[in-house]
Amino acid sequence: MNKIIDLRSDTVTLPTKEMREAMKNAELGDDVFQEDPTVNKLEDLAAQKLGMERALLVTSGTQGNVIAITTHTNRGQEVIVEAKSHIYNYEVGAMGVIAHTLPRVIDGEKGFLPPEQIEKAIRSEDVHAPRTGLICVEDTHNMEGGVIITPQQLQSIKKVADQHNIPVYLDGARIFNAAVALDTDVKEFTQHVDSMMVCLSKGLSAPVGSILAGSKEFIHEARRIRKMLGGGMRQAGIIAAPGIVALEKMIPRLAEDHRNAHILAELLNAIDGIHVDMDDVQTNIVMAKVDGLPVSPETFVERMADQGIKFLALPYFPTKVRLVTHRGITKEDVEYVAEQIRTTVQTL
Ligand code: TLP
Repeated sequence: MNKIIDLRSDTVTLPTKEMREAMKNAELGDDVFQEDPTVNKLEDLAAQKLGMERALLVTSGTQGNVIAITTHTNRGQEVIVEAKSHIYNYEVGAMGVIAHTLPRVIDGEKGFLPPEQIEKAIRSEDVHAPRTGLICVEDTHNMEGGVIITPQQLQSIKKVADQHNIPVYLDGARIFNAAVALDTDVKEFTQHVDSMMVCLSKGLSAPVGSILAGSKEFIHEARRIRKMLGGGMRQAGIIAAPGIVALEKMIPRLAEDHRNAHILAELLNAIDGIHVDMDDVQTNIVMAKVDGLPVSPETFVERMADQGIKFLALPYFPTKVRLVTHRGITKEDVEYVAEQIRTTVQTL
């Protein structure tokens, strides 16, 4: 049996030994009473690292996003989102079903929402029209292949938002990847948004959980919405403990995932029928165009899975496959994967 190499997502990362120890030894209390010392410690640490007033532990990135939208908006308001964003495509319509908002979809430029486009999409006061309640940005942008929306770009979005008094929310599931890739403090990004979410359970390797962060008032309201959605988790210190390890220890190592993604992308690019735009390989995601192969992306993915190499065909991007590097993937693994792909492609 071949060894399994799982490049489907960085969500497959398992907790480190230190995380498991931290879980075992975590001091616990009832977090709905805000009495779990480990959750409180994680939330303080996250707020301080992200340069936000307060933070809140939530069950997942998806839960964080819908809590944020619900907190920021009123029923029937419009939310400006990018066409390939996770919030719009991959969250089961929660912004409509739960937050009762309408998406106002803009085609981004590699994930970036141009401020002129935002300006045009913002509603003017009209008795017929919904009001614009929120602008969402995603950084790194998952479906554009982990590309970085730079602090300068975020600043340009915030400028327009401020002129119209509309809050900016950052789906920063992988914002630490962006910060590490640009070798800059994450606050360079977060200073340009009103609220944000970051996942602990992706490249940072914690088993569960995301952090929502923003002003004191925002988090106060968000806590109520979290409770409403069943996210009041009682002795949640058991989850927060590995989250603390994630924030304290795991951020710098994301650079290794970025290096491996780059190596993998270069090797794939050298294979006939596969194309990777190297400009887009900025963090830990490789989007490979496979329409030069004589089989569909799904068949290609199946063939490779038969050999223990797992990655994803993407429902909305019929010519591409996605490969994600993470703590479970070494340089030798990506070299092996590329070699296996090269030899398999010759047999198609
Ligand atoms: N993304 C997952 C899948 O849902 C596609 C992945 O494997 O990449 N925002 C962004 C930008 C995300 O990439 C994800 C997860 C989420 C939010 C949701 O986080 P979770 O999975 O914790 O709900």
